Amino acid sequence: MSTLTSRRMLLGRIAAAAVLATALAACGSAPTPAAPGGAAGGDGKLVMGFSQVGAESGWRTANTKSVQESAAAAGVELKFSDAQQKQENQIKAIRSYIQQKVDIIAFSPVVETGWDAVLQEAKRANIPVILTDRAVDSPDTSLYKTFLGSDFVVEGTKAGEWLVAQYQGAAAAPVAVVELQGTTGAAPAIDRKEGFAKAIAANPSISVVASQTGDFTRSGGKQVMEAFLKSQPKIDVVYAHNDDMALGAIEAIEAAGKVPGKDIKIISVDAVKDGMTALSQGKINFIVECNPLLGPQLMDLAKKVHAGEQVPARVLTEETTFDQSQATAALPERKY
Ligand code: GZL
Ligand code: ZN
Repeated sequence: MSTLTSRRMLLGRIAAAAVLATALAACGSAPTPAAPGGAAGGDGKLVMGFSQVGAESGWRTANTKSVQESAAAAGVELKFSDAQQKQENQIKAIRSYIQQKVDIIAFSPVVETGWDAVLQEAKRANIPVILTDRAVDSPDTSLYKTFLGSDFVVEGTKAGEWLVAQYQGAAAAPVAVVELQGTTGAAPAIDRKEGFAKAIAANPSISVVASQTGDFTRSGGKQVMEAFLKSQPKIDVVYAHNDDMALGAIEAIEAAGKVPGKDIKIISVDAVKDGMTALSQGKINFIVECNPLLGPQLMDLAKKVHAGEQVPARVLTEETTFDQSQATAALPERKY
């Protein structure tokens, strides 16, 4: 082959390589610049990926409604997934939001542990995370911008303090409490148990004689209460970590021919409509409120985080307690 031809071929190869290299560099370069307003949504809307625990209780339904309605009202594009109370589904959802390059990720962790890896991935992808409702136990608080939700230890404490007050100065006859715990490993279950136990220690005649998870569901509460009614010689009080399990326990107590609220006192947490109705009927004796309407605060925090503003590491929700007369008064205008 003449030197001229081989030189031409060599030049041609160099040129081709150059074209290829530029092409590769282009597609490997930073993603297409986000639309004005920085949102990946293209139309300037903030895009949020939200991973919800599931649909296990009335509280959860109200919480989902609040998040979805608030996103619409705030002009936030919401990508929403229901994990059916499985952690692996939440991790999958968070990973998919990272792939979709959402602007912000928010989620309610079904359990406290096992989040560090996926939250590290979100951090490496520069996507800020907001915790809502439940907490994670990771020591690395740089993995999320803020935690918006209730203090579940305080909720348990309020429940225990009410019970202690019922037996103030009464004869020291033993008071047998059975406890329907929330989902094993969930922050509200761990913390409501802790707060209640500390509070009732003030009166040693009050003791938890049995404690088991009903997984925050009505059917779970009913099944565990049926077992307790068979296994426990004497039950004076039920402490349920949420209204749905308390309502299941009421079914079991009535099926056993006893009067809920009278033969067996019931303390619950959440104050959703069905729980408040049972309280106003005297089937439940006291409910500690846990506010599910976190949507507006979540959207406000998301916009601040997206704008690079500082937000508090912890945002506590406002909530109260109800006895029978307070429930009757509150029911008519109750939002959830
Ligand atoms: C509490 C929330 C709990 C509710 C339950 O903030 O995580 O989960 O108390 C719900 O009703 O299932
Ligand atoms: Zn905890």
